[in-house]
Formats: sequence, C-alpha cells, structure tokens
Amino acid sequence: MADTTPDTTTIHRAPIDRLTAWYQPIVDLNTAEVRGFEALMRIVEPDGRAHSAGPLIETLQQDADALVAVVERLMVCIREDVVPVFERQGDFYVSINIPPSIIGSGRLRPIVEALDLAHWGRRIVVELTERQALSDEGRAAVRVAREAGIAVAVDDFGTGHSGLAQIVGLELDILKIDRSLVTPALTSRSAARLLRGIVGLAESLRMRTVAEGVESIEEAFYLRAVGVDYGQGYFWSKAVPAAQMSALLDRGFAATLEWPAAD
Ligand code: G
Ligand code: MN
Repeated sequence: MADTTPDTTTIHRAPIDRLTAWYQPIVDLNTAEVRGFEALMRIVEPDGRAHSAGPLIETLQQDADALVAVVERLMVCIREDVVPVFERQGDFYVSINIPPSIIGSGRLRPIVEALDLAHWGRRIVVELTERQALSDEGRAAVRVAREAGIAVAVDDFGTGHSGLAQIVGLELDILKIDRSLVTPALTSRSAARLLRGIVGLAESLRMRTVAEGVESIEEAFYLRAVGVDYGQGYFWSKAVPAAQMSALLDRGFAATLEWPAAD
C-alpha cells in the first residue's frame, strides 16, 4: 500500500517560500535620520496585500527544520534587500528576530557564511526578547552571536518580569524599551521615573536605547527629552517594502522634529 503520510517538509515549505521581509525604520530622535530598520516577515498575497507572518511562524515553533527554513528565507531577503544599501550607505543597521534555539544550536552560522554575510556582522543585530535572553538557550545564543561578530539587542524590555541584575550580566548592545513602558511615562510620575531609570541604566552599560511603538509626536518629544537615542513606531512609519528603504534613508523624517503650529 502506498504511503499516504503527508510530507511535512513540502507542507511547510510552500508558505515559507512566500515569506518576504518588510522593513520598519528606526529613527534617531535628535536628528530624525534613519539609523536602522527592523526586518519583519510578511506574507504578500498575489494582489499585493501583505499580512504578518506571526501566526504561521507560531505554528512552526516545534519544528526546528521549518524554523531554520524561515531564518534562511529572512537572511536571503537581507542579502538581496539590505546588503546593496549597506554598500552604498554607512552608519545604519538591520535588526532581525531569530529564535535563540536556532542561533544557539549553531544553525545560523552556516546560513550567514553561505550568503557571505559574515563581514556585515556589526550591522546585523539579532533581537532577543528579554525573556528569551535570560533563558539558558538565550544566553547560549548571545554567546554564539557575539562570537560570530553579530550585535545583540534585548527586545520588549520591560515585559520579561526579570531581574535587572541578570540583564546587566549579559553583554548586550541595544536595549529596546517596550511600548508598555513608554505610553504611561507621559502621564504618570512613577512611570516617568522608571523610564528615566532605564535610560540611565542603559547609558551606564553603554547600551543604545530604542523606544518601541512610538505613535505620537508627544511621545517622540518626551523620549528625546529624557535621553532615549532612537525611536520606532507608527508615528514615523509602519514596515515598508524593501524598495522604499533607500528613499527613507535619504529623506529621514526632519518634519517630525517640529512641533506642529497651531492654526
Ligand atoms: O516586539 P517587536 O520589535 O518584535 O515588535 C514588532 C511589532 O510591533 C511588529 O509586529 C509591528 O507591526 C508592531 N509595531 C510597530 N510599530 C508599532 C507602533 O507604533 N504601535 C504598535 N502598537 N505596534 C507597533
Ligand atoms: Mn523585534
């Protein structure tokens, strides 16, 4: 009798091949220049509509080979979309979200080498969530990434219910402050103190700060005033297709440095 067991590799491969990276700008709060992009996976329909790849990737969590295929797809996008822009323009980076299990198990490095990305290491930043960074797997991933010359960012900082002391113990480059710490800081004195404390902590650890989920000019001005370095969020831009990256780098967001005049 013929074996009718579905081949899970082909089941998973088809949607993975339709994944593509879109890029959300990370903006210098002082100059309004674009300093980086976070690559976010999207599924683009034939009619051009794009939706998040989050739910698909969620279903693959237990399937290491499928996750590696997603990471491979992401790195191919980086190679095609971002390296030509790296070659043309200095001083910006791309950040990527990769499961720490894939990094720690040594399966990232061969992909990076096959795509000749190793020498761009300092301009490729791996984001690990606070929770991931503090797990055993996460610590191993931080070590492997740093050995490969890749920078590391803590994502969603403030949501991990973790000990600060442990974050301090890891050598990290960038602290991404979660939106849940940003929004209340404009209206609550204690939340504002907490935010200022985090900025001071990052400064003393020589970590750059990125505020996530910035949606209004009030938030952008406040974050600049308390010394946060960079911001990311709908206030400036959603993730855009690769073709728009160069224009954003050239143009920046200078208009957003001015408080709108009352009319
Ligand atoms: O935590 P992480 O950096 O992975 O989050 C990226 C996600 O945040 C993306 O799915 C993106 O669509 C979403 N996002 C980006 N900017 C904003 C914003 O300004 N507000 C909110 N609520 N979500 C945002
Ligand atoms: Mn992220």
